[in-house]
Amino acid sequence: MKNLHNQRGAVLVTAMVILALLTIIGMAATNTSMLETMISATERTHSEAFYTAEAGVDHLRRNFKSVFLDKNMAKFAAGTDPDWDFALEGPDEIFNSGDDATGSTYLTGSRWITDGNLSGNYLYNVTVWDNDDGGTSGNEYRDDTDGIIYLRADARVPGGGSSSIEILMKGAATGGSALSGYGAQEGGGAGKNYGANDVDTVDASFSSQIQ
Ligand SMILES: [Ca+2]
Ligand SMILES: [Ca+2]
Ligand SMILES: [Ca+2]
Repeated sequence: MKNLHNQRGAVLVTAMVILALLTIIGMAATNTSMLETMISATERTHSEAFYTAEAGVDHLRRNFKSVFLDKNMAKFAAGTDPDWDFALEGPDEIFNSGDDATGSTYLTGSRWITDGNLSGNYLYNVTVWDNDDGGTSGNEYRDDTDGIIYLRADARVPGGGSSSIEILMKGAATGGSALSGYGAQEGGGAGKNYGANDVDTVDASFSSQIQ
């Protein structure tokens, strides 16, 4: 009888140990899945913020494309290098006003888009500033001399995520030096070829030639 009692006790202890182990395993699994949920939520807001920032970069880059051509029309015609001065002067299109770039970091750049809205509260700010390329004394930060500026989008999303993307933008005449090649004349007739200009060398008179 005593032996049977002992056996029952052993079974009970074993059952309790197993139950305790199952409880511990269950708790661990719950903790792990909670942690995984938290990690995936963080990753999600990070990705959302990243893509929102990317949308901000694309937004201004797309808008700048036609403005860049428009603002540099005279330079293209004159055969001189285009620049981003208009971008550094800010969206008010006025030189030396409050929205101009005033330094060589994004904090002192010219803000072109404030709270651009992808959807809901997926917001981005987009700023441009000049690289360290010198320029007219006193206006170095508004004077782009090499066709290169920086563009940065700072994004924030509802989940608390934030992300920033910086790119370097280089503006140049389409086809590079081909612009000064005076394509209309190249290969146009006897004695003419694609390797050299058959009329006067392209220089300052280029603008009057194409008018
Ligand atoms: Ca301005
Ligand atoms: Ca400059
Ligand atoms: Ca520059």
